[in-house]
Amino acid sequence: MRNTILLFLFFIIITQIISQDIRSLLLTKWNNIQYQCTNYGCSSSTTVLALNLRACVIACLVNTNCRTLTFDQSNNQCELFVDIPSQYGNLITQANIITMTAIDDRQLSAPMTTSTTTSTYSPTTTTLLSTTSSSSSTTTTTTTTMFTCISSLTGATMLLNLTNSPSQSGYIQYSYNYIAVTTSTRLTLSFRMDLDNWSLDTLSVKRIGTSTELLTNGDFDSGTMSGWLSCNPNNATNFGFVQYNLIYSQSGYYFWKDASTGAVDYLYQYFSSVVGVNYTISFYLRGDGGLPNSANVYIGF
Ligand SMILES: [Ca+2]
Repeated sequence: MRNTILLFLFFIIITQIISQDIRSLLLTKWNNIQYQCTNYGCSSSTTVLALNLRACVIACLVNTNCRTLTFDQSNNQCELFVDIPSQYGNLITQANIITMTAIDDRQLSAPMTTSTTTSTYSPTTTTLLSTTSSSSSTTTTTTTTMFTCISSLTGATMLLNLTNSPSQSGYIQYSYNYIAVTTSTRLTLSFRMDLDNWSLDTLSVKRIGTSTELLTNGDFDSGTMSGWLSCNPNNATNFGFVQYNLIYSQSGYYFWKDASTGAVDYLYQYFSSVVGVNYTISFYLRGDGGLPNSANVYIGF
């Protein structure tokens, strides 16, 4: 069942106004496995930054030579390879690395050898990607539902990027200015801390020069998720929730406690905005320093 869901998860169609060639990639996914090209015959790889695995997959899809990718969840590095592991190199165990490799590429004339028959590892899922390509401009349509919660992060601005942050004795306030590019702006936060937890409280969005709070329940002091949406696309344990604790809250009685373990979870809210207008975004964050950990804040649409 899970594989079935994941099969559709990555089913991404990039359609174009004028269709010429169709490129399809059938990818096998390996969690905590890194592809290393060890043979002198390897082609050089391309490294790009991707906000998430899906963005990395799309980068591979639109690169007509890409047949293998590795995505490092700890630093968002997406490495694209021309080769596949069964040709050159090998697969090694490496935490936080996802490797996806083509087991079918209909544009290639040479017969392909599937990685599943040449490796001792068991792939976790199979991904089907297809694209039509031409020289015209592209639009992207995603048919997935599970990744809806993070799909808009592609192209979003990263306000904060903390990795393995040390223990803090108290809250730190972060504040940013952002010029809206759409009438509904989305503020997204993602957290991971495998031991201990992040504490988040007193989020605020205000149009510069005004005092009107644009977030709903930014201090969590309704004691509920009111105004907020969350998702846990990687089925992490200990994902975030609204916690009652007078001592550990920054304001009132409640705060967001997040100890997402093994992968990040997401918390987000949309607010009304006017294109071209400047907004101040602020929040209080406190990390207990458990490792590994990450905290990321994105603003987009
Ligand atoms: Ca609070």
